Amino acid sequence: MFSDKKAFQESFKKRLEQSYSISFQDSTRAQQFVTLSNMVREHISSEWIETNERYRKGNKQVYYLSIEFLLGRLLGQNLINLGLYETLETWLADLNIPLDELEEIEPDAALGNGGLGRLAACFLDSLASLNLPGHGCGIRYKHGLFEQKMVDGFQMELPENWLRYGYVWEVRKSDLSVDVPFWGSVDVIERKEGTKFRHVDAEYVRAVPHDMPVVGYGGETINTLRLWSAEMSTMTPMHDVLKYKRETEAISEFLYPDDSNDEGKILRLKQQYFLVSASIRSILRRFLSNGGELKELHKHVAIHINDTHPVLAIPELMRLLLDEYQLSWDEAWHITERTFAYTNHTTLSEALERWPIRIFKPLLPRIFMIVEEINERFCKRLWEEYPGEWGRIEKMAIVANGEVRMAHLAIAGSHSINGVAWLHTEILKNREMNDFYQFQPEKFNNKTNGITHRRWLLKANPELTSLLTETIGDGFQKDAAELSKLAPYADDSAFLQKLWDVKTKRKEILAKRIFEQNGVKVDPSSIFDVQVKRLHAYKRQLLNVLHILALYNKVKADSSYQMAPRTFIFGAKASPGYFYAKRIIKLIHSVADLVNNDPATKGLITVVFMENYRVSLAEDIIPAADISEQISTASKEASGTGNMKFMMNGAITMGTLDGANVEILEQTGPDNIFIFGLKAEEVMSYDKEGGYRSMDYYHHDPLIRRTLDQLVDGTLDDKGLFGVIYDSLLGENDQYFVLKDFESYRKTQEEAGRIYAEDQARWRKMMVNNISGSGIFSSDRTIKEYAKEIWNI
Ligand code: NTF
Repeated sequence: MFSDKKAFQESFKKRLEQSYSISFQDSTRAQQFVTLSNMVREHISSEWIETNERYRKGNKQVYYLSIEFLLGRLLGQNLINLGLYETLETWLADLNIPLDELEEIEPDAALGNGGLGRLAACFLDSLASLNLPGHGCGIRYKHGLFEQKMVDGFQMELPENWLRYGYVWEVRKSDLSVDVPFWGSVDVIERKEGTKFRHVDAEYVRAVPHDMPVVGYGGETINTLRLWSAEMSTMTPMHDVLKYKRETEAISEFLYPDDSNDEGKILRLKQQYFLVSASIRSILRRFLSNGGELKELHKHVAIHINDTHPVLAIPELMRLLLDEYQLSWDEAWHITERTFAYTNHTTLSEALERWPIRIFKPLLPRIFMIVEEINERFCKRLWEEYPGEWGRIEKMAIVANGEVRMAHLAIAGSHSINGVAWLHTEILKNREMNDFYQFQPEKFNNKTNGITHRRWLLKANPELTSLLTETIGDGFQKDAAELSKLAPYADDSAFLQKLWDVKTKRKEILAKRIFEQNGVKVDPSSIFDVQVKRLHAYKRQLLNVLHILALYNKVKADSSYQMAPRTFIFGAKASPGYFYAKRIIKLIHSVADLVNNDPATKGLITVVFMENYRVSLAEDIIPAADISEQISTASKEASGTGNMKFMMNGAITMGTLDGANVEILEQTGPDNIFIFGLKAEEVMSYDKEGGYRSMDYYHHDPLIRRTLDQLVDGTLDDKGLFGVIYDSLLGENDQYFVLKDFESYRKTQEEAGRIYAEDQARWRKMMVNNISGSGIFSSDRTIKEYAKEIWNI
């Protein structure tokens, strides 16, 4: 289909006309997009079948269970991975169709909130590209993450609708549906052979799989992402059918728009069980139909639990082995513990899932019995290890104080527990999960996150990709470790100039987009200083915006103050119920209004908030950045992955020693990164002692005082909108150390500006050292570590 230009063009036109009964001349970009994508999907179908055939012959399979997959668009990435992008770009151009316009038609598949979901998507790409048998299991939410619309500086949320025109990449497999039971009760039947359990009076929900191909680089391996959609089951009696339909379909209606808290408890728990019950049963079915022996399951199947959301997979596998396949408890537990591995993605206590028994037990009666039994046996082992230490055992229990603690269940039921960056894993071992680490140290390990360079370099930044290819060859495209070959070019002025030109080109592209979206003219020769990520207090967008306001004050007060012109660019969604985060978004807008409209700072400071931050927008923003803001309160950001994407695109990190920034520093060395602020140890010891006195910083630093006063004195608004932010810093003693780190941040920013303006040779060199040191942050490296050290594939 794609080997001959003429044949392709003929077939493309013909299919277009046949599908839409329209002449080629009259066809729309949307119709062209669908036609091309369908051709690509058909093109990979034989490889997809072959991949599955290969897997049937007995390799160990990995299943990555995740409540989120933040995929973004697939057409361009699939074409790149198939090696077809450039060919089709020219062939389509002949027909007067710009390929990038077709790509723009595709909606982002936004089935995730942020880092956790995007990591899952990068991992799928790496698994397929490394030809590893690893598949995703998730939920086919009808509506992905909400669309953010800014109205007068306030965030409004609109329902996202990626399935509106149908979705070209999925294949619905109704015949593989399974029914998932909720509610009802458990009959305990005593028999000679032993006790039997029967879940009766359950309400069933049908889980219908939709499979998506995951195209590996080189096109040899096509893995599967299986997303389950919730529908009415035929096992349901017809009374009150409307109510039943509504409640059933609600399960896969919306992605929870929250990174850290859970609301709508019952629905969320239903989603979790729905995902794992359908997935585990389909995994077992496939395993058994290929002739697998249940007692050997763990030797042929590895199941990964992405955070605690899918942790009910552990009792669900137990249930199946016990109730349906009549294994003994010990046999079932032996298999289960060896099958599962768990990744923790945060130490924020509000994100630790705990389910009240009063919700859990009636919804999932048999699963609750099994969780209780797991807990009893686990506590018994603890008692043997720590006789008499009631306090410790109660702290470690899985069920206690009327709650089920999901992280404890994950730890007890997995053979491996990992954090997502070196520092994060150390904090888990030494603090958050220290009791468990003491009990079973061998289970704990670190797997520093990564990003797929195929999307974040090859796809997002073709300009840089070509320059790198002509400079160090194309080996890095397959193996990102080869980016290190760039190191010698840090002193090659011809190369440095070309690198600068590429960055400028990308800044111009972004400037154009900013003008179209925001109506703001930004200067591509100014420093593009970027913070894009979810809005959260610990990520400290507030520190960034306060610094901008302070800078503005400085320039206003002293017209001789020298600074390199800067464009501050933000992108961030706040969880709809997170009032404080939404107020910070409004603050960014108010500061932008003040600063962008003041002739005194015109051309020096520009502030832009880009609406509806998402994967496809990130692909335009990241290649254009000069400075990458990674300024979380040390110890709070588990890893970060945006930091890695920026680095790979030649931006310099302005960061705290938090998450993976620590490892970025290791790669770049101290001369190629801007580090400031408190260290994790310091933050944690303040946290223990009840914080520091933020008021002292207000009193002793006139710039801080002046800037904070403007939050409440009418400079920014006259409705008292920002009192809540002022209070969080002074009244509530600044939980995230914004004022404590302020001066260190300000000075480091000043230093960055000075180097950019006065020592551009040095800046360019820093860019090279960042790119050449970024190979280790390819998710290929991460996935190889998971494969070897956790999954044993
Ligand atoms: C996020 N966790 C962390 O906050 C990031 O630091 C990390 O890079 C990503 O996970 C990926 O590991 C979450 O989104 C959650 F849900 F756990 F809070």
